[in-house]
Formats: sequence, structure tokens, C-alpha cells
Amino acid sequence: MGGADSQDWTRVIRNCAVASCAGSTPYGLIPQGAVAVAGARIAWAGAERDLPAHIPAGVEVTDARGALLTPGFIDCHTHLVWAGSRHREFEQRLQGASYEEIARAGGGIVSTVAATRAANEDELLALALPRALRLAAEGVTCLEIKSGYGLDRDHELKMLRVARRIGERLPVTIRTTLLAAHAVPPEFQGRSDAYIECICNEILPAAAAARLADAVDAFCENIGFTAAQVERVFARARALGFAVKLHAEQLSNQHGAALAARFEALSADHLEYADEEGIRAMALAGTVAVLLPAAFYFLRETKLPPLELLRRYRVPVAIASDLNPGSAPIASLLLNLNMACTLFRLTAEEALLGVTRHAAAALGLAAERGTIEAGKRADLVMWDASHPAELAAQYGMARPTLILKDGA
Ligand code: DI6
Ligand code: FE
Repeated sequence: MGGADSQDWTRVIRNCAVASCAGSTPYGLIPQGAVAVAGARIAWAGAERDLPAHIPAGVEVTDARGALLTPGFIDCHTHLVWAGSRHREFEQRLQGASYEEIARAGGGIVSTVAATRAANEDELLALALPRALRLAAEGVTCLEIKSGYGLDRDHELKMLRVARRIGERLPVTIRTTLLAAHAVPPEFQGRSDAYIECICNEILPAAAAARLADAVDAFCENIGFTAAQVERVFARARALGFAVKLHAEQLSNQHGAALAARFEALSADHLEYADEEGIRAMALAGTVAVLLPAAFYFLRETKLPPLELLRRYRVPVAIASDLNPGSAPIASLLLNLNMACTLFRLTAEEALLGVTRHAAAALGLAAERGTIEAGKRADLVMWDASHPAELAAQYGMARPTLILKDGA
């Protein structure tokens, strides 16, 4: 893995179990490994025995004493900017109301919209920062944040500005996604096609001009938007140069996965109700499957995503928190790592690749991040653990002891 030319090294972490998440061996594991950093990038990774005998003076050397080293974690699907609370809805669901019934009755996403529209940028930032900090404290060094609770041009752009400001306040790379097609806002109730027109003609161009979004997403669902409506949003988004991703087959089969693949989406997310046609289309398009166990768990869903089909068609599987106030108010990617195995039956290795290498691919960042390989950004996490399977095999005990973001 790269030549051990130590002249431009700034830091070496040695005597560690390196789960590189690269290559094709389990975890890309280098049991007695070492990693050298040069500024913001990984300069070399390999076996401890291949380190140069003499490490130049001035290079900071950390003896990991056998501790586990992983790539920085990437949470590739969150809605963590919002105001208000959905605890009333939680109580309604405990009384037997379903998520869909509540949404159709005007609750759900729309109830968070009112509170988010009423909050200004600074108030939203003050609410969102602690959530992002919780994720960063678990080793998340790259985070995707969606809009979707503004549902008009000014409030959607306000949300995206807040998301960007989180990246200025925390050592976390932020990727922003415009999710104006999340729900129909009150002023367009009963006129969903008119709202789609507003998204295509007003909100998307404004986000493109302001350069506030890295991708465009939509909620393709019977309580969201139809495949035909999503197709109009995606056609406009791609014409404006956006990458796309899609909330697909979360509660029913709308053939959203195949639609996402047709637009060469970076990812299709949720996928509990995806069928073989959709999975095959994703495989051919290189679209990543993002599974969201916290939403499955919190909504007490029973239909498991088709993991065997995803494996058979070799579709990369990512795992993300889906952190949002309604369906996944759980600010922990580590818990999702465990639930990916306990609920969805991923292996511990698949789950770790799901929050590193495949999560990077779901954000279009595979060339830069997600594995410990020479040339990639030096986003690294050392853990008070010694084997990578420990991270999925428990919750709340394995903690980061060192987090490097771009080498610092
Ligand atoms: N699917 C979800 O589970 C979230 N958004 C989506 O499209 C729910 C968002 C919310 O309930 O606030
Ligand atoms: Fe989501």
C-alpha cells in the first residue's frame, strides 16, 4: 500500500490493528499495522514490519498499543436540521395510530415544517449542532445533511445554509442534499403537481445558483411523491448538474429503486420493499443501497430489505442513521451499526464497510474518503477496541480514543 517514503510524513500511528476497509480481504485488516500521514492525506499504510527503520525527527509517532484503527465514519443520510418535536406523534403511535395515518392527517413531516419555518438560521444551527456533535463524538468525520422541512425556496435554502455552517463549526465534512420533494407544504395541499412545478422552476434553480446543495433527493412513496413526479424533479436536477439520490421503497413498492438507477443516482435509500428488478437496475447503474435500520426499528417495520438480492447482485450496501424527528430520532451511527447486524442480518464486516467505504460511494466521495489507503484524506479513528467486529457486536462501550480529520 504505497511506498514507505517518509520524507514528507507528519505523523505515524504504529502498533495498531488497521481495518483499512480497502481491498477484498475481511475488513482489509492489517493485524500488526501502521499508518503514516503527510499533512491532510494518508501517505502510507501497511505492516508494522515494513515501516522504515528510521522515522525522521519531527514526525509525531503514536504507539496504539494494539488498538483498532478505522477510517473516519461517514453518516451518508441524515435530516438533522429541524426545529420542534414529534413527541405527541410518538404518543399517538403508542395509542395505535400508524406513521402513514398521522402523515395523511396532516401530521408527520408537515408538523416539523411549521416549527422549522418559524426558526431563524441561528436558532436552527443551535438546535442542530448538538446532534451533529453526538455523531462526531462516535467517530463520524463526514456527514450528509438534507433539507426537507422548509418546503419553499427561502426556507429550503435556509436549511441548506445551516447545514453548511455545521461544517464550519465542527471538524466534519458536510455534504448537503436538497430534499424539497419531501412532503407537500400546506400552501400546496391538494395541488402536489403544482408544488413539483415550484420545485423544478424555483427551488432547484435557486439552490443551484447559490451552490448550496451537492445532490437532490425525493421521497418516492404513497405518502410522498409518485414516481412520475420524482422523474420530473430528477430530470430538472440532472439538467442543473446535481447528483441525485432517492428515498425509495420505504413503506411500499413504488419502483423508486429502478427510477433512481435510471437517473444514475448515487444511492437509493431504505429499500425495505425493493424487488429484484429494482436491485438489478441499481447493480447495473452502480447505485449504492443505503439501509436505515433506525427508521425500520422506530416505525416497528416488519418487512426486511432484500439483503440476499443485494448480495447476489453485488450492490454496495451503506448504513446510515437517517437522524430525523419523526421516523429515526436516534443520534447514533454506532447503534445503527449494531442494528444493521441484529435487525437486518448484515455481517459485522458488511456493517463496517457500510459506514466507511460504501457510505463514501453513496456521497460520490469514494476517491477521497472511506478507506485507509495512500492518497486518501487522513480521516482516521482509533478505538478502545482491538477487533473491528467489536464495533457492531455491542453498543455504547467501544469509544474513539483519537479522531483525526484531514490529518489533524
Ligand atoms: N422517510 C422517512 O422516514 C423520513 N423522511 C422520509 O422521507 C421521515 C421524516 C419525518 O417523519 O420527519
Ligand atoms: Fe430519510
